[in-house]
Amino acid sequence: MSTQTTLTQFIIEQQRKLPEASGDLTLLINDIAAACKRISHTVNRGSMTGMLGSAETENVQGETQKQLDIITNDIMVEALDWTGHLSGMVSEEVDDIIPIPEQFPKGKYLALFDPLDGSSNIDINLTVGTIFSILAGEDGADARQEDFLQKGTEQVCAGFVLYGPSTMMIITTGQGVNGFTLDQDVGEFILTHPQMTIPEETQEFSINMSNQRFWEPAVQRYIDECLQGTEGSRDKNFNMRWVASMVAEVYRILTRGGIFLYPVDNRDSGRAGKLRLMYEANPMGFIVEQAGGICSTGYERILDIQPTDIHQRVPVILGSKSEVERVTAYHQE
Ligand code: AHM
Ligand code: MG
Repeated sequence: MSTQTTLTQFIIEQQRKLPEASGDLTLLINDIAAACKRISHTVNRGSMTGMLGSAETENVQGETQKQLDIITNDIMVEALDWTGHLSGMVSEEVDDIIPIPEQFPKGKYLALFDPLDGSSNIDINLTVGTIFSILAGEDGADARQEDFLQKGTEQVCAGFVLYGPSTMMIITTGQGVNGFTLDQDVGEFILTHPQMTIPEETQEFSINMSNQRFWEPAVQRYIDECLQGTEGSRDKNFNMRWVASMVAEVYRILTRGGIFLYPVDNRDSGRAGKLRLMYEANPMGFIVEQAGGICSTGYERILDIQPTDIHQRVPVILGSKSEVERVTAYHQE
């Protein structure tokens, strides 16, 4: 008999430890996993789908959408709206709340997602992913905008799926972080990376250096010191990586440590960083903290931010504890 643990089995066993659990969350996670298998299949077929390239439309943030941004969003919505577990959804790709259609029952959870993170990489066949977050809503009612405006500390579950050389789901329900690899032959996510933890110390940083001239002094100082290596105050050499897919950077940090920064910059005074609080920073913050790391804006813990808008942006600095603590200390000075 196989000793492999599937995602479903793992989540059911975790939920059994909680006497108040009804099983709804397990079913919801299964539905998300099913949607992500479809996305994995679609992304994997690449040009054969005839769906690469721009959709010639913009999302609410004014970014040009890829055809696959829209298609993967539709896959998520169609996989989740009928299930009876949700009272509403929000997506990085959709301006307003996505309601549950009249004909379907409404449930107690809210789903928030970025259906295809890193989609600028899709045409060049690099790793992309889906990021999701689950909050508790009002059971049986239609979700309103304010229902979603909960702090990251309120998340019931967060995860992301990587579409890379292998398809993986990384997930937390607040009891540590576990990684599952999709066995394409049997169509199941199999537990391959139990209890992932981020090494406290690191010599690898991740930032888009082309924005250097726009950064705040604290980030300038931190990166300068890394670049000076053994000749500077850090007295060690650093390596640098920038994939431009947050899912890939966070997975790397979960595996071998590191620090990721998408800081606030002065390119556009109205913009507080690039990444979105609800679809990227909060779910990744929950995962990173559960793996022993830190996630901050430089000034405050991401998970403590009171959201004011479902599409708001925030600066994000996350990863190995000692490095994130150093950057946040520079921000206080
Ligand atoms: P997206 O959700 O539209 O793909 O944007 C988010 C992505 C992150 O995955 C990544 O860290 C960042 O944007 C890269 O931005 P840049 O192209 O400015 O380096
Ligand atoms: Mg994204």
